Amino acid sequence: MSIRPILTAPDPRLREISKPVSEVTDELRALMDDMLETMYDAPGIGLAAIQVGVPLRIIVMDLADKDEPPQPRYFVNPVIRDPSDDLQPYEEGCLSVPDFYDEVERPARCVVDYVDYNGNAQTLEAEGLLAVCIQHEMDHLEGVLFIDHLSRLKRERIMKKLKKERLAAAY
Ligand code: K2U
Ligand code: ZN
Repeated sequence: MSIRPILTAPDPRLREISKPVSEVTDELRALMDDMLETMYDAPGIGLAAIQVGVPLRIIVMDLADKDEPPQPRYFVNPVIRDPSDDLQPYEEGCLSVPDFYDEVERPARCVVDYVDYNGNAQTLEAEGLLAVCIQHEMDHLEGVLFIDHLSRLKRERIMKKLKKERLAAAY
């Protein structure tokens, strides 16, 4: 297992639409293992494959509290259905938009159909932080960042600061 670099905005690769996985192979399981190690190291509670530069429809997640045993989750080719009409606000952040947080409203509940680490079809009913995180990660698979849900003014301010930081880091 290895820790991989996480892409940060405005890297254009984060805007790619990720492609479906045809088969869960040992190579893809090794990628999921690396993604999970990278997420724990960040630290974060979710990570999409595009965030480590791999445009495949793969998400890893672990919502366990610090004082609980790890509870890794793997989602291959996830599809969200039946989003609830009622919305819930959550102060989101993103490992690809470091040090910025803002409130995003998303459906409070949804159902996720996906393939698991062993290649088996699964269905999960999500609510609370699990629903927030899966929808945040699903956005990544479509090249969408949480700042795209903010006002244009807020988004442009954040992108201007990120570009300035990237320039400063380059010299
Ligand atoms: O996609 C990512 O960058 C992973 C996010 C997942 C996430 C974003 C918003 C809300 C819930 C999950 C990172 O884990 S951001 C760090 C973080 C950690 C705990 C709670 C919220 C955000
Ligand atoms: Zn993110």
